[in-house]
Amino acid sequence: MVFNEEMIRDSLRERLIGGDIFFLETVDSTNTYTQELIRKGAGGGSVIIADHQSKGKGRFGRSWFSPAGTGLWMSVILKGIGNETSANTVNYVCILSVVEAINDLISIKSEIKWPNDILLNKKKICGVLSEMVSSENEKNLVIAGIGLNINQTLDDFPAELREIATSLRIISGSEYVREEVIIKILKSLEKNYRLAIDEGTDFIFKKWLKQCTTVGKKVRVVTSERHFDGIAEAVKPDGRLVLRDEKNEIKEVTPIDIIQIIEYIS
Ligand code: BT5
Repeated sequence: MVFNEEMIRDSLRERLIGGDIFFLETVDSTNTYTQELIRKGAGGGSVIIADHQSKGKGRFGRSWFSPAGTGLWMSVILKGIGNETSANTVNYVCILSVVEAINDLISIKSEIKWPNDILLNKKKICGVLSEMVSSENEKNLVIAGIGLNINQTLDDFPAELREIATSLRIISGSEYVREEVIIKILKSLEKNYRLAIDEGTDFIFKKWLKQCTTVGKKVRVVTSERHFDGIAEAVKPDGRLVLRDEKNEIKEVTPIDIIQIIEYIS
């Protein structure tokens, strides 16, 4: 057993999220595995955690580096909140929850880079991949995939990630008990998920926005066809980024259009 499963299960009893937890030693991708589980009947609140992913995935078919023994590679099945923006709301809930958990674990403040990155010291510590799925029983499920670097040293990362990635251990110099990090994140997720249901999407979006440091920055936006520069002026609740480009024209871009966003002047 790689994880202390009992410790995690015991801490999450009687909760909406984490009632059912699947631990895997290795898997291609927890998100892909979760799609199969949903087909077999798994429902909202189930959590899937792997020690290692051989084909961890990011957005646009990019890969997510997921070595054994060091990080958190986890998918959570959540019932969508609201209607057309349900995946968005769940996405905000997840990112916000990881940010709050990290801020509890480390003295340096983490920040959200639109749309889905969490940065510490300007480097990526966490990525979230939320995917909408439906099953025979449930039409509105979201698989929230969370990848968090915990105990990697700089040498553990491949050369191409060393400049852009970081981990809790790299920042603080100490190792973390992964089970404690998992419990903290899942408790934070439960709190914010309930808040989203009780207080509404707008409430969660505003909380998310407070932690998002992209607004106000000069950014280069890269789409599949072209790139353009502008000042990030706002993020709309549906996830669109509002930009003022170099000709002073306002443009709105969705996370789906954007392959990359590079912040180059604060
Ligand atoms: C993401 O994609 O940031 C979403 C990553 C989600 C990973 C989780 S792990 C559990 C679940 N199961 C999965 O299969 N996936 C989810 P994107 O915005 O496309 O960023 C991908 C880019 O981040 C890559 O192209 C690299 O540049 C960089 N990257 C890859 N692995 C990284 C890592 N471990 N730490 C920091 N950056 C990384």
